[in-house]
Amino acid sequence: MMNMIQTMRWYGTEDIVSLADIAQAGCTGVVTALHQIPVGEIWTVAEIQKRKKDIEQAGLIWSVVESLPVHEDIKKRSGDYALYINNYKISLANLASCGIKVVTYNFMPVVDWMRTDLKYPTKTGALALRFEKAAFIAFDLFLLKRPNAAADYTAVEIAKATSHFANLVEEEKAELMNTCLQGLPGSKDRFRPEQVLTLLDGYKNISSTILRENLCLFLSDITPTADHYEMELAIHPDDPPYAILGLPRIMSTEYDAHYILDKVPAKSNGLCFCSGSYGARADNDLPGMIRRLGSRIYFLHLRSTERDEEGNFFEANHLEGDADMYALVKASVELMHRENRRIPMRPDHGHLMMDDLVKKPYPGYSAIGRLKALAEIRGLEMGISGKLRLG
Ligand code: DNO
Repeated sequence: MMNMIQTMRWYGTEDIVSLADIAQAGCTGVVTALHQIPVGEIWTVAEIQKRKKDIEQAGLIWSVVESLPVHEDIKKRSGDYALYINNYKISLANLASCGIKVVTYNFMPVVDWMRTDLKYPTKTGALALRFEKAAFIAFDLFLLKRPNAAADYTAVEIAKATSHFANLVEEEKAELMNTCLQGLPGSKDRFRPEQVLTLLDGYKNISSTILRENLCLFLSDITPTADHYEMELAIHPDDPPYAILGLPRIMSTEYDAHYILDKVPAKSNGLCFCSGSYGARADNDLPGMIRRLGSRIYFLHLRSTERDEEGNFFEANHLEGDADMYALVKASVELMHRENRRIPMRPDHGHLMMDDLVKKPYPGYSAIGRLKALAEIRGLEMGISGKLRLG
């Protein structure tokens, strides 16, 4: 049957969710990265093999790398970018030589995904991840104190952020600061505010046009290697899908995706379709995007967000919220049937719930919440595929 390759993300041996948990949830594949290797350094065959062996011993397959991170010098195309691009190509070749051919990455400057609340109570008491604009603007203006930040916001937004901040007690301020300064996924270190300000300053002359150009140049540099090894590169969209902290973000819409695919037509140049990230914008038609971008989608992250008119959103139950999960799975199933291929999929994030409420998993990556999401999506897929077979 041409079904999705069911996977879950695993953060490595320090993850409180084990490989056995992932296997018991019904996955055949694992999505992971060598988080211990500093961004920009080469992933050696020995390190890759070590991780691969752990995964295979648990009866699973390392299906997707998420992420092979892109060094800031490459995004800015300055400093040692040529060295880091060369290292990137070597890491790709090393991964391919170990049989791992789908590689996710992103091109978000400085910070990866951003939330303002990691424990937002949903109506059942399960906790979700949330992005609240007023809280984020309050962080930017009053905690990070980014120079000239106020120029990026309207008077109404500033007023809302000011009153939001005035209502926070010290503990809540510290919590907001910590949440916004979470390091890159998988790293144990939080950013320090001074460090973020320095990194942000490095982008002061980089417009979205330049960043987009730098992404296309990077892709032109690495796709010959990826094509040679028949690899699939899957760029993750911006999350949230709009500019933050005065930084350009260039992978937020269908236009953005088509732009890089048209500009760099190499077969290896593809997408990670994250319905949660793209779905935080009302103007992204998610099932239509799967249909139109189809053959270049190499990895699926399935998740639903619930938005309000101000641009706040929280991560809803996978079958609820603003994404039409039925339509998304149907479009994916039809795509796989049409192209006779299986696409790896992971249920993206999950609520913190039940026995996990007392544990400390990576935010969004608890066991039970993802188990629930995976079970729901698998059932939906089986129902849809069965219906297709019946005609
Ligand atoms: C969040 C993730 C992202 C993603 C990277 C890919 O949960 O989906 O952090 O892994 O952006 O490079």
